[in-house]
Amino acid sequence: MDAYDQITRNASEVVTEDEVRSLAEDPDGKRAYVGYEPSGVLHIGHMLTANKLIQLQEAGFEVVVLLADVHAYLNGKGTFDEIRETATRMQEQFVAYGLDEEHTEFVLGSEFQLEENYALDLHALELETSLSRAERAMAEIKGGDTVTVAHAVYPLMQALDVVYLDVDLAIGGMEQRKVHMLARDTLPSIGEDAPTCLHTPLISDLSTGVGKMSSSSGVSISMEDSEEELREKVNKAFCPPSRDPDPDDDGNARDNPVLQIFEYHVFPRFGEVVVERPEKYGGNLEYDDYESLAADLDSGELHPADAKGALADYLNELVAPGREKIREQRS
Ligand code: NAL
Repeated sequence: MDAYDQITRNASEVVTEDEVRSLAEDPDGKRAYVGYEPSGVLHIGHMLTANKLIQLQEAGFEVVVLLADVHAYLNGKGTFDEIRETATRMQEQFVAYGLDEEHTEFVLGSEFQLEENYALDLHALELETSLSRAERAMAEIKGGDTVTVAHAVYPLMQALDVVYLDVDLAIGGMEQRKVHMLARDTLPSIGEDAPTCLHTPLISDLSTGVGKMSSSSGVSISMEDSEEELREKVNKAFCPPSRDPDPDDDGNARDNPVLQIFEYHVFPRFGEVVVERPEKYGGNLEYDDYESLAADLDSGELHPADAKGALADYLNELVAPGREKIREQRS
């Protein structure tokens, strides 16, 4: 795989392709970042962007993880002290998950976001941005029911962070895309470059395949799930014997979350998958890539129940080190 393919593997979108191609010409030492609102325990969404960070480290990138304490505060996630405390725990969980500590810089937002220059740059962006644009950018990020002034400031700070952290590539889930587009449009007004962005896919709701999986509603998978809980969640998951449950629906309203987790979590981290089956049911199945596994589910060669069993095994292996870390943190 060449560097461009490695960087963009499993991405839903890159902005722009040309900009990423030029990064791929010499990825060594380039800086990529992701920011997370500290929430205490990593869930499968954090783990998905972390997979991308691990791939980027393998391609030679340095990674910056912003523990966005001020952002979480602005988004109504608790008192500042509570949020600070959870940030440290999250950092340890990311390392347990497999981020290469030597090539990861963890930064607390409040380390630089409360300085005078930052505040003045932020006010300059406030002058350039309509309230409605800021509100639209937050539609898929906002916590709580009310839109507050804090929600309008939030995306502008996210834009400014690209400049202050001096990064070459901004990574985020697809729910971050409108914030990134706002950053691309407004940063040039204060004399800064538009950031290059890469967006990772969202996983569909585990039990219905409709809409995105969310830790605030519906079933989500997290690092504190026990092996039994993982098995139960995966066994109940929506997994029709087909990769496209709704072939007539152009919007792809229903997706197969079990396949998505194989594609975005298992293959990127394990490289290959073995589905164990008793001899009398045909014996083990081995896959070197996601496509061949999805094709076997489509053809009926791979039964959804066997796919789920294997998925639970691999997920358990992925979360085990973090689960152990959380146990230590609580003792
Ligand atoms: C991500 C978040 C907050 C601030 C950031 C600053 C720079 C880069 C990424 C950032 C958190 C993100 C979320 N908006 O929804 O978790």
